[in-house]
Amino acid sequence: LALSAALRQALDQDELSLVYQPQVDLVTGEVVGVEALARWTSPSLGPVPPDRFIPVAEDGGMIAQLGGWVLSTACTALAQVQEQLGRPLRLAVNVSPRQLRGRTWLDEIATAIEVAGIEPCQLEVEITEGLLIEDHGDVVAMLESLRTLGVSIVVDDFGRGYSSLAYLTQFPIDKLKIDRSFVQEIGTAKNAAIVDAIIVMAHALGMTVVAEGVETADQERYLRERGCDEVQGYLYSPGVPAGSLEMVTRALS
Ligand code: G
Ligand code: G
Ligand code: MN
Ligand code: NA
Repeated sequence: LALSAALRQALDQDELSLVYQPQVDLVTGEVVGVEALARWTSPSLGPVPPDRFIPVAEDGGMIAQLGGWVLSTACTALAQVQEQLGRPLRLAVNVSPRQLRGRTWLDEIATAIEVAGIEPCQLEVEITEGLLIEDHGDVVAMLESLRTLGVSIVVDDFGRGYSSLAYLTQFPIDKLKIDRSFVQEIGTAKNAAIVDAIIVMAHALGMTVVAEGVETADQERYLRERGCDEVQGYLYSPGVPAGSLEMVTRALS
């Protein structure tokens, strides 16, 4: 079965699932949010990573369906977990450029939030730098609408893709997520300098900073000293199913 046919079938037969990776506040040590990450185990192909099936969904016209499913599933799961915890959490979802350009996307976000009964300010949309480089006008308008709705905008994998910094002041961005390639080489002077610069710049622009791919206590210590706001990575937890999130969150906090 070709990947795209298998994915089409997977979407119809509920073969996809989500895991949720905790995000920890570096000052309080508390879990303050989770990132939803899509997973797919195909009966015929075995586990297929999102890096492979997301592009297939985009090319095959399935990204709207997939993205809609991710949104509604994750918002519903968040509502349940915070009821178990007795306190609110934020939810970050990854959105691909083509998904954002779909006409119904803003409506779907609003609906998912409303149906789940969560607050718009709890939702973060992770976009990639690439989106900010392409067709400027439409993207600004769409992100402004998201903002008006109360949803936050995060630039994922920051620093990896493009060197233009101009877009940082042209788009309504709330948070930068430092790409894990920089975090994992904090031990080297040059990468540490890049991490420092991103943190300083983000704060000067009124944005918060989250570092991804944090795996060691040394990396955590460095990021805390430099004033990074939040961290995410295997040091704390990998992505876990919704049913494990309450336990994992309590164990970390
Ligand atoms: O979870 P993992 O590290 O395997 O994810 C690999 C990549 O797939 C990451 O860049 C992540 O942003 C992306 N990804 C994971 N889940 C989703 C999703 O639901 N939608 C989109 N567009 N990308 C996702
Ligand atoms: O691109 P995005 O940031 O959405 O990707 C998140 C991906 O990073 C997920 O696929 C997740 O499995 C992976 N990931 C999460 N924590 C770590 C970590 O500490 N180290 C590494 N190498 N990957 C991680
Ligand atoms: Mn992400
Ligand atoms: Na990332």
